[in-house]
Amino acid sequence: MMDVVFVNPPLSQEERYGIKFKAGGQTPPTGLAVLAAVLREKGRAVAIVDAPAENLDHNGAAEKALSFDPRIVGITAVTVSIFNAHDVARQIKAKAPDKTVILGGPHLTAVPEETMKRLPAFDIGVLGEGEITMTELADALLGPAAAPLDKIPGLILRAADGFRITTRRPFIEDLDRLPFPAWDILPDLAVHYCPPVHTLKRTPAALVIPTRGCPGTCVFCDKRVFGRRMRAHSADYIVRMLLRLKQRYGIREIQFRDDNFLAFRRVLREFCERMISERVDMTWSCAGRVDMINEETLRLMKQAGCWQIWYGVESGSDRILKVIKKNTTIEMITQAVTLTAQAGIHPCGFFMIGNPTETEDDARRTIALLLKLPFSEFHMCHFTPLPGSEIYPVADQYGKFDNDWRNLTCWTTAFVPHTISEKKLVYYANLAFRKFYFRPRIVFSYLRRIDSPRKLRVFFVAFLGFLQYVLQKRRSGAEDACPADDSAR
Ligand code: B12
Repeated sequence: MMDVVFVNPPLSQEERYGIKFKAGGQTPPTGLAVLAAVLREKGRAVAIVDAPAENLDHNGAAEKALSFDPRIVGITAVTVSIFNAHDVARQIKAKAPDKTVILGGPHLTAVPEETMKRLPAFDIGVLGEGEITMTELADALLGPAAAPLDKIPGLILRAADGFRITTRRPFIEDLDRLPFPAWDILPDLAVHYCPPVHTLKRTPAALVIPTRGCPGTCVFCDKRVFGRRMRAHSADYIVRMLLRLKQRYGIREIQFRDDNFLAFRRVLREFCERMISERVDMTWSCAGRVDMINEETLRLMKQAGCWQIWYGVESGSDRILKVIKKNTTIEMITQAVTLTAQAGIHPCGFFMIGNPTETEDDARRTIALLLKLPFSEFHMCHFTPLPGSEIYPVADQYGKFDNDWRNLTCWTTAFVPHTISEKKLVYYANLAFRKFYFRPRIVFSYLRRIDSPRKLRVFFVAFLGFLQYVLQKRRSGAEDACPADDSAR
């Protein structure tokens, strides 16, 4: 019998990307793995069911969770997976009504009351950072005498007259007090998980979150779980975590996928120095803002194994950067991307199309910037008002917003600003992908990275997926909107 079983709900590639797309990756549910590690440290028996990695539908996930005979089932969800999470919860309640089903994660934290109201199979909700709240909740539910839940901060509880939200749970100050994620109870890291191919140099790779919180003010970002104040693990903790991944799971590459690893200069510098002096020999990539990097740090990062940095570029129009409150300029973007390439690190860009007030001229500027700067990879999302973001409650003022949670994948046109048509948005997104990735420089850079039969297979499947994506968009009729393919020059 288990005390708690955590479930990552099913989310097919089609549901995640809003279209049939085979080039996506599969990464472990870090949040659940940390929660499991914390509970285990307190002596609780825990398991994780990772439905996407184990290829389970909601029925299979519920059955597998119940096979552990748990007293509590804890489910995570982002907005796009919330209905799947509820399907799992419903199955569990139907088969075993005595189990307590707890929901946590970004979606609930962003819109707690509406979620609990619409989705009745969740008994209790955990808001924000979950480690301490879940520990106290497990003690209250599983301890010898049922303790009052309304004294535990960070919860949304059902009440006779609706809901009760308890006091706010303070953020965890010292992240190093947390144990490493319980990777050992997930499906084999090296076998079941593989991040998207364009983000890989070596395999197997693993995802690590070294910081929490982001001071940025971007209107499209949901920062409810970790807030604006940044906290970081120490360099020592991060290096030890990497060594564990390397020695125990054979991991050779790390993806730091927190919002802003570059912001903690001291931690970053110490981390790089340790990677060099201890000859850790792992390659890594990270994400960050363009205003947080300089030549000296980039050189050190390169020496320490960093080969790729993903910058949140968003747009090639200074006007749009202001509208979305990015607090960056084209000049800053140009400088960061150029310095990164000069340091021998691949600069990559996250872009967004369909921002509030965006016009065709802005979209063309974005593509022009993408093609002008020495980016090695890029990704273009559709601007999407996610629950928890500043724009979410007022999105209707700026465009046509289809607020169906299932559709908020960031890959489709759930939001179309008043200033540009949907067809043109799809056209420019597609044009960006084609113009960028079909260049010989980019094709050769992929071919150079193929160093094993496994990589060849992964790259080939991804290439087919990419072609399928481009063709789907073409078939959707978007091409008819703008027959002049040269408009982005
Ligand atoms: C790394 C990351 C990814 C990675 C890895 C995701 C993964 N499998 O773990 C990748 C690139 C794959 C990814 C994909 C997506 N992501 Co993402 N991602 C992030 C990022 C940057 C960090 C997430 C993370 O690992 N945090 C560390 C762990 C420890 O935190 P956590 O998972 O939130 O869990 C904590 C709490 O939420 C809570 N908790 C969570 N679940 C549960 C469950 C229970 C029972 C309890 C008690 C508590 C609890 O306790 C945990 C510990 O404190 C966040 C931004 C951010 N700052 O959070 C966006 C973020 C979560 N992603 C987002 C989105 C939209 C997506 C995608 C839908 C995009 C897409 N279409 O591909 C997919 C969804 C994939 C999926 N199945 O979840 C949004 C979600 C917003 C929303 N309202 O839904 C965020 C918040 C980005 C943003 N700022 O807008 N993502």
